[in-house]
Amino acid sequence: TAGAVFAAVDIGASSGRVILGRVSGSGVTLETVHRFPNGVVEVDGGLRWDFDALFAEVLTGLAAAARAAGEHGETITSIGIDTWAVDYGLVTKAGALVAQPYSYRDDRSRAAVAPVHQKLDPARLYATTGLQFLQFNTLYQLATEPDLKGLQALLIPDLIAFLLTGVRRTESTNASTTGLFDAVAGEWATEFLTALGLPKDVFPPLIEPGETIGTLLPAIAARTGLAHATTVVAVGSHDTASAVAAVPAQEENFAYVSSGTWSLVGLELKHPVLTQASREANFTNERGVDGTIRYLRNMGGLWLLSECQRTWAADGYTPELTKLLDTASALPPGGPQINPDDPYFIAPENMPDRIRAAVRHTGHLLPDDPAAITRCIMDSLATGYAKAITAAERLADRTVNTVHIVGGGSQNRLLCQLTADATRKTVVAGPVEATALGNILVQARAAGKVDGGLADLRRLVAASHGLRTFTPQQLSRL
Ligand code: LFR
Repeated sequence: TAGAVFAAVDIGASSGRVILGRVSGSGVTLETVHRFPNGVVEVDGGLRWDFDALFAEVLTGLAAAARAAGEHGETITSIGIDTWAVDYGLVTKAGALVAQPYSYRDDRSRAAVAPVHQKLDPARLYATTGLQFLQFNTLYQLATEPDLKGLQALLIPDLIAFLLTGVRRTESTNASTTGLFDAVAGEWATEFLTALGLPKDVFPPLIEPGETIGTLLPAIAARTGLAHATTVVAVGSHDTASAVAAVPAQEENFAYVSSGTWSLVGLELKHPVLTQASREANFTNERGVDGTIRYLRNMGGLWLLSECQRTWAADGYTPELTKLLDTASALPPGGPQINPDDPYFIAPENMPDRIRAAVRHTGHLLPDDPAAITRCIMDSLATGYAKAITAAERLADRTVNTVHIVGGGSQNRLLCQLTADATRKTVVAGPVEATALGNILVQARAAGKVDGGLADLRRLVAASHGLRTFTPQQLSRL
């Protein structure tokens, strides 16, 4: 088949991008046409996202995409949107956003956990939703809203799609992170909405990746230079769902780490694991593309390092990341570690001090030295990855030989090697842009430009992106 071009809007917690993806029967290539920063902002005493600014960047990016495609005589077939999960904007019946959306890093939902669990036993919640307990899961955030009458909660990618098309839908992979979605039925857990006193239509109806959300509103078409008939297609709108869809696995059983701000570590399964043991291990059953289950642990990630870098930069210390990692690599193994999962690390500010305090708490000492702190983070992440993979194998009764690391962390050779050492498994690193690739490939399949299941999409990723392999070296201390 002839090639086609698609646009991916992919926004993470620290940056966003609009990417053109060109897909043919033999592969997929990406061209980033617009990049912009993102981060939480303090407004009205809370940590929020500057959504208005983000949406303006999306429009700028789509205009750049239209121009870049036009220069090659191409027409963009469709647009797919993915972002981080759990957060939402409240929208009136008339379609107005009532406030900038809160960030999951805001602490307000912590106090809502106990009251929610009084109405809904956590064991019962897990048996239906299979969702790992995190204090910021959407249901706890919604429980803090004073009045939802006449309002609808649109998850961030759904909110963007709504502003582009005027159509309200909730994409199912992201719906699975709300804590209000039935992991087996693949439907809203309406009994939980009722139990929490939430309006039945607090979320718009579900839509599956690959289905069309709508076409562009005339005003959006005019502003971006895209054709009015351009469709917005649902993709794995939870960034992790898109990333996992593009893991270049060649075998059926594999583990993955989607390594960015967070580390999402686990397996892909056909059926959820809803056992008590799984709940105690805090494993999540998020929905993947094609109704798969992303059986994983949501662990701390490179946020630990990026926050340290932010603090060091404020002190005038701005080493290049590769230099910092090289120096950290040269340090001896067996240094102190932290638990990257600790909620203590969720909030921003003073990360180096907090890491050193956490190490002190374990009875060890960590010098106030960026390389030592960096090494501590990498050792801790690799250990965490290995523990999570071992636990996932046990809980899901699987054995895997290969660990795929995708996302930003796949470029971090130290982290990849330490993960190979800690897991005693082969690590395959890349692609860095797995999320955008998963987004683009689901659109391409919807447009009939590629055929088949996830295995076929993954073959295309493996065929068109260079991957690096790491094999276990020194014995880890696990
Ligand atoms: C990764 C991610 C994780 C989710 C966290 C918060 O970007 O989407 O999967 O747990 O962000 O939404």
